[in-house]
Amino acid sequence: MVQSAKPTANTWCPGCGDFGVLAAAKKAILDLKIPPHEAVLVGGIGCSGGIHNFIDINGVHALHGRLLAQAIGLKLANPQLTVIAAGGDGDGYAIGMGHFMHAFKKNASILYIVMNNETYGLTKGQASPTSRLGFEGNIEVPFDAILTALSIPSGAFVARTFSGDPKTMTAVLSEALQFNRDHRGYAFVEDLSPCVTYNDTFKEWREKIVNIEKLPGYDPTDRSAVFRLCSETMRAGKIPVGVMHRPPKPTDESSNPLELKLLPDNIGPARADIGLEHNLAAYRTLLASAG
Ligand SMILES: Cc1ncc(C[n+]2csc(CCOP(=O)(O)OP(=O)(O)O)c2C)c(N)n1
Ligand code: SF4
Ligand SMILES: [Mg+2]
Repeated sequence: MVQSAKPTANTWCPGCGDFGVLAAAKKAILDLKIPPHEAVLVGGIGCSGGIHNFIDINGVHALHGRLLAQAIGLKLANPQLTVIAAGGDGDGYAIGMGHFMHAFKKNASILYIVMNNETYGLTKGQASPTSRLGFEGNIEVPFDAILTALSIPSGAFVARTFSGDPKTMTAVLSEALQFNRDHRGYAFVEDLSPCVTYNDTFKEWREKIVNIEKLPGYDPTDRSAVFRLCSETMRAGKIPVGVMHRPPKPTDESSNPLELKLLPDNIGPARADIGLEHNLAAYRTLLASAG
């Protein structure tokens, strides 16, 4: 469902980590002076996925786990749009896992924000793919999206932020959006966004997070080096945050964003002239080639 640009009253619980993401996203869009009519937010299903209702840009409420397919489709139709997909850990890492992996390969210049609260908030606190062992009877090892993202050969911008630090989050989202607007490819940002009602991890995460950028050997252009730093940090019981991959300009991996590859004129079908007169020569060639 596509909605007009009109924010509705917020329905999140007071103190929900998602408020930090909302504030940072609004500030980043304002700082980059992106006109509201040139931006669209595709929300997933979940508390976090409702974010598009609370921000004055175009909004789409996608199917559960299918927000990336819709966001990439929007970008291909109109490569000039600033396209943000945003949803939860359940939406992105469970039902949406196939799209999560393939988005790195497709490398369209969209931003995907996952608000990870290690639970299914909207459906009242069941275990999600990122839940720790024992949470609500969880017996599965938690999934780590950053390690997975770093293991995929791609030119994507990758970062992890924390809702308790909206200033850093604003800077990271601004950088990610600028990366997209320069058509350099896909940007993935996981935000640690506590669910204060069913899994309040604010205090614990504040104590456990480690800024990866301050560790010796940090090099955001080297995915394997950052993977190692993250693994060691996690083995020490800590949670790495920061910019995990900042691809140098442009590399073999990052030089082929999907929208530019498919649409060399960078206009896109949504804005192209599809009238008969304009396309007559092309249609004739096509008919002739069909024999
Ligand atoms: C196809 C389908 N399956 C299941 C559901 C039920 N459902 C609604 S939201 C949700 C998960 C929400 O968790 P998450 O994506 O982490 O978002 P949060 O509420 O935590 O922000 C589920 C399983 C649904 N709406 N549609
Ligand atoms: S249930 Fe949790 S995730 Fe949902 S709005 Fe409330 S605090 Fe946020
Ligand atoms: Mg969740």
